[in-house]
Order: sequence, then C-alpha cells, then structure tokens
Amino acid sequence: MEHLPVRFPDGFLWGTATSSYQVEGAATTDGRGASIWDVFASEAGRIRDGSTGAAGIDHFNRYAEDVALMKALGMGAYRFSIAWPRVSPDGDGAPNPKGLDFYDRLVDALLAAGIEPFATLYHWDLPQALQARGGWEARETAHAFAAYAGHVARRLSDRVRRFFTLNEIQVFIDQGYGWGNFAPGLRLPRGRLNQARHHAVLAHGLGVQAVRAHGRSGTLVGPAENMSTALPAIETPANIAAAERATRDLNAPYLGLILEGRYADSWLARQGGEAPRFPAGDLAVIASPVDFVGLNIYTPTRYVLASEAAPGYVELPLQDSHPHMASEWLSLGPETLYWAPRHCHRLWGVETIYITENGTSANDAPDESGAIHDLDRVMYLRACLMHLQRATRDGVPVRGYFLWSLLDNFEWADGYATRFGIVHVDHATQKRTPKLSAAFYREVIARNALA
Ligand code: IFM
Repeated sequence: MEHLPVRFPDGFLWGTATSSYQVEGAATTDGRGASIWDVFASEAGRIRDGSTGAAGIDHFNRYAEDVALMKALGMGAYRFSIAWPRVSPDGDGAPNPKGLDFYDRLVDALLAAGIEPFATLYHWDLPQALQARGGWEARETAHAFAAYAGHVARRLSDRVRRFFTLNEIQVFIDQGYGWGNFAPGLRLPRGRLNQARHHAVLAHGLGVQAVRAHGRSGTLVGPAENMSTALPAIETPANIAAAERATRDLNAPYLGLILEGRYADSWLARQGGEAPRFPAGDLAVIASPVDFVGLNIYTPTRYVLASEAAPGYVELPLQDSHPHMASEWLSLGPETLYWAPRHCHRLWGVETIYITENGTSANDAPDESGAIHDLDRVMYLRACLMHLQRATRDGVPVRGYFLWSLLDNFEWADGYATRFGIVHVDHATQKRTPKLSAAFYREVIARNALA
C-alpha cells in the first residue's frame, strides 16, 4: 500500500510556546517587581512540591541557548509572554526600560535565528501592586493593562508583528478568583467573580486598542483563549449543530463576548441578578476587531447529542474509564483539534486562527543513557496533529500551531514535577536535553507533514 504523508498547507507556521513566570526566573533582576504568583507560590501549601517560579528554568539568562535549541528543531515561530512586573514594577507609571531590555535581546536573538516572535502581553503574572489595589476586581486594572500594552507595543512593534492580549482569561479568573487554587488564591462569590471577569475581558479590548494606537502600522493583535469545546459524540449534521450551540453557550462570557460584543441572553439569565455591571460603552471596546484568534487546546469540554428540548443538546458525562494523560484534568480527546477551530470559524466567522497551545504532561524520566523516550507525548501529539490536519483539509483557516511547551517548566500549582516540555530540563542543573518528542516534532516541521 502506498504511504501517503498527512500534509499541512504550504506556509503553515510551526512553533512552541512558553510564558514568563513559568520559565524566566530572575525574579528581582533589573528592577522587576513582584507578581501575584511570587506572593502566592511563597505561601505554604499553595504549590504541590513547595516550589516557586523564582528560578523558573533560568530562561532569562539562558535565552540564547534556548533560541539555539528552537533553531536546531527547525521552528518558524516562538510564542513567549512579557512579564508585566518587569515592565511596570508597580503596575502603572513610567515603564522600566531595563525590564524591556530583556525582551529586546530575546526578540533580536529570535530574528537572527529566523524565528518569528509572537508576544503575549499577559500570562497571569499580575503586578502584586495592582492586586493590592483590587486586582482584576478593580476596573483600573484594565486601564493599567492598556497603558502597559502601549509601552510594550511602542518598544517592540518594530520587530514583533503579532501580539496576543491576555492568555486564557477563563483559567486565571475562574481558578485565581473563583476556585482559589491559582494566584491570587481568592474564592469570590458569583457577582464579584463576574465583575472581575468583565474587567479582564475589558482589558483585552483596551489592550487591542492600545497596541493599534502605539504599535507600528501593520501590527496585528488578538486574544489567546482556551476555548471550551463541545464535540459531537457521533458526527451527524444534527449532532454537529448541537455541538456548535453548546460551544457558543460554553464560551459566552469569553470568546463569545469578545467576538459578538454582547453577553448572551441565556448566560445573563443564568446569573440570577449577579451579572456584571458596566458602562454602556464597554461592549464596543471589548468587541474591538481582532486580526486573529489564538486557541489553546488540551482537552474536550463536553461530548453532546442533539436534543428536541432546550437548549438543543444534551451533555454526555465522560465514563470513569475515559483515558487521561499524566495530569488528571487532561482527558484524551484529540478530535478537539478538529472541532475547536472549526466551531470558532463557523460560529464567529474567524478567518485566521492559531493554535496557541497544545501539548501534554507525561511522566518523563531519563533512562541510564540519559535519553528521554516520551512515547506518551509522541502518541498524544500525533493524534492531535492528525485531527488538526483534517481541519486544514476541510478549509478551516488554521495558520499555525504552537506546541506547549518547548521546555519543562513551572507548571503553576503543580510545581516542577509536572513536565510539559519536548525538551527535558534537569531542575537541579538547568541542563536541557531534547526528548523523543522533540525529534518527532522536528520531523513534522521539516516535512510540513506527519511523515
Ligand atoms: O502551563 C499551562 C499554561 O500556562 C497555560 N495553558 C495550559 C498549560 C498546561 O497546563
């Protein structure tokens, strides 16, 4: 039988992603201020292995080595985030030029290596000084974010063409302000949580406007959200339509709000009088046109079947036997790489989509020779990329893919023991060793295909 490669469209962009607090370290260097994660992680019992991100994986000092690794793997792009407390140690006021210098150096190294920089403006490391003034519960935080975004755009947009605003609003609001397992560790009642979420989504809109106002002409900007995704349990037209409806409901206060410019009536009705309060102009700001949408995709949210009864679908619970990866929350469901971008395109007409994160944790350990054969990750990535390729084949406008993550790093409340990298990091020595999955990904990139 002829072996046909599973090809991606010409020009498809392949990269990896990281975030500032998870990799940089250098927590006080060059005037960096404290972030909510510095404070949260230093509190007893917050992080599973008792660690903090203070040292990260020393990317701040080892960025040149890390860029060389990317180049050796053939990456076309790198998605990193900028630490707000490096640029604005107190959250607002004049920018700290030394804090921005690090991103100058990183961007220059990337460009010299032929790797396109994609910068995320906020990946959860809110300046602690702003948390002291209410954090995302305070409307001023959204305006401080816009001022900071303007500083970054002014400094970097001569070399960085694409910016993402905030990473995964859903996660940092729900887990940081609702469940309390992420910084700042709050468990707010529903009304206050809705207000904090509204301010974060408002920050996205103000950030889009700031990047356009202060960036070079031609600078592009959009959100990076972990879109909750409903999958049709059986791929019939009726179930597919039901999955689209369910996905729209699931994302009502995030991507739905950003891309439709309104809170869905069904979502408002469910808030029982505790919907956010805001001035009339906010919705237009939030819906400022974006140039692309970034989707972080790990796990399916629901499987559904069509139903005659409202809301037009029924959710099917996962069976106890449903497989998951090393992180218990990461249920296997590689079809999400097909359905998430397809729903995003069909529901909201988005014409440029990047998969801004996808990857898995695995219990990786070097063997006696020092090699790391992370077969679980290779299996997971291969399955995900098969479904992503199906999306591109069906005309869904996905333009690039950023694997999470380049390197093992600080996995938030799980600490360093949970490993997401395709490059192993020895956390005692900071030694980097590419895993089998790095070799797998290098082949995918080189062929622009699953071999
Ligand atoms: O490590 C995180 C990242 O910071 C945000 N998205 C999910 C990843 C894996 O949990």
